[in-house]
Amino acid sequence: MFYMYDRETETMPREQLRRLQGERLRNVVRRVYENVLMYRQRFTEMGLAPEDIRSIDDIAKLPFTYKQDLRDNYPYGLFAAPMREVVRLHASSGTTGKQTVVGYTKKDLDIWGQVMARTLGAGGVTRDDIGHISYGYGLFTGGMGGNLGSETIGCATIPASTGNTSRQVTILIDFKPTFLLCTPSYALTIAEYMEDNKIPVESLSLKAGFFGAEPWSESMRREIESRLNLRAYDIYGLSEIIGPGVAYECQCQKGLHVNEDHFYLEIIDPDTGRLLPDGQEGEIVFTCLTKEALPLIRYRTRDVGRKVVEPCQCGRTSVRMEKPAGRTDDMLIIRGVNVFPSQIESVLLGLDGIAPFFQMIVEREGNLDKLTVLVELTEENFTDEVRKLQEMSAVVQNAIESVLGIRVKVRLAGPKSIQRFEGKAARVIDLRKEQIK
Ligand code: DLL
Repeated sequence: MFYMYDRETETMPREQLRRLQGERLRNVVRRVYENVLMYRQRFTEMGLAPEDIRSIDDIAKLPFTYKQDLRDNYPYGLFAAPMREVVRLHASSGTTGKQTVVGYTKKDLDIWGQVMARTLGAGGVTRDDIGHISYGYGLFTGGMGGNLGSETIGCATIPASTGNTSRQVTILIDFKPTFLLCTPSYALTIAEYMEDNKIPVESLSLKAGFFGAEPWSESMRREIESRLNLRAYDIYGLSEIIGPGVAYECQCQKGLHVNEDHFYLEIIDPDTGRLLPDGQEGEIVFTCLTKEALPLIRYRTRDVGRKVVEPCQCGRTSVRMEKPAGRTDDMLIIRGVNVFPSQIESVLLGLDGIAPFFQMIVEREGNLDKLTVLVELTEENFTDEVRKLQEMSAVVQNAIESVLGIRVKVRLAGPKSIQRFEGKAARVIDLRKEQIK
């Protein structure tokens, strides 16, 4: 029997769920029409009235919302609740442009707590557990969101936040948390620190880890699971929709269940905006069905994913999404070929003697794109023998080229020489724009 935090909702018959979604969509459409000037104007331009939305099937009639809309209405222009009802603000990191602000009413925070409690519950967490939250606190949603879910279940919760890995490890050993939340790249940094300091993994009490905020591969999952001796679950979300808690993995670890009673998932063709058939890869679009402060309609996430509608063994009735491969704007197009950093990560994890830390440098040489992958050797495999290094470099190059289908250059780097990240890893350095100018 799979444990569920909210069995009634998580196993709701689909007919009933669709009716609930329809009802909630009608309410949210009315809410944004009455309170958000941008939506009222867009509806009017399209000749659309709130009454035209009767069931969830009518969602395709609604306009999309883009990241740029949040920027144009910075900071509060898309809020559908008066500021006196807003009790929390967060902001996106702003790595791809100006930061954007998101807000929550008290009810929004309750919903966030519920969806995060389902997320942790799906990995077996109950109130008898102790949670260690190493996502960043502050304006990033990871720390506070994880904290809320853990406290909603009733777990003793450690707001460790990011950084100071040696202190984190002391807390992990002394406070005996049974589950950990952080980015997958930071989970590996913790594992590395323990190995470097000869701290046996048996000194930890962790059973489960909830890793997200950046794409990570199945091989990375296996690596983290074996090095930290826990089960690693993927969790997905974005600030604009609520933060972490939009979708979560269950113990089957076969895709992420969407919290569909709150967030409606569509997969569209990013070029035409048309809905794609189930199972096809495209851009992930979410509609907030219940949010009060910032209910975005058909928000274009720019994440690339696939919807899975086949029932899951765990008994949850929600649709799932496959592990997101990356973002359309993280996706590099190199000589016409789509390349995601997660593909390189997978290749490197399959090779002996190579650490799973890397950096991709994209340059323009004449009219051609050139990809260089900077790869880190492990301590054991580090050598100053030129022939050995050349051999290793060729092995890595062949392995990457056979997966990507394009030529790459590989540069080997010494142990621990590639930057480590406490939050989201930034692996791509794209120099092309500067070189074209
Ligand atoms: O990263 C919220 C979050 C915190 C999710 C903690 C999971 C855990 P943002 O900073 O707004 O919010 O970034 C959202 O991160 O559009 C994806 O591109 C990426 N992302 C988040 N989770 C995953 C995941 C948080 N599990 C952006 N797999 C999203 C792949 C992810 N990408």
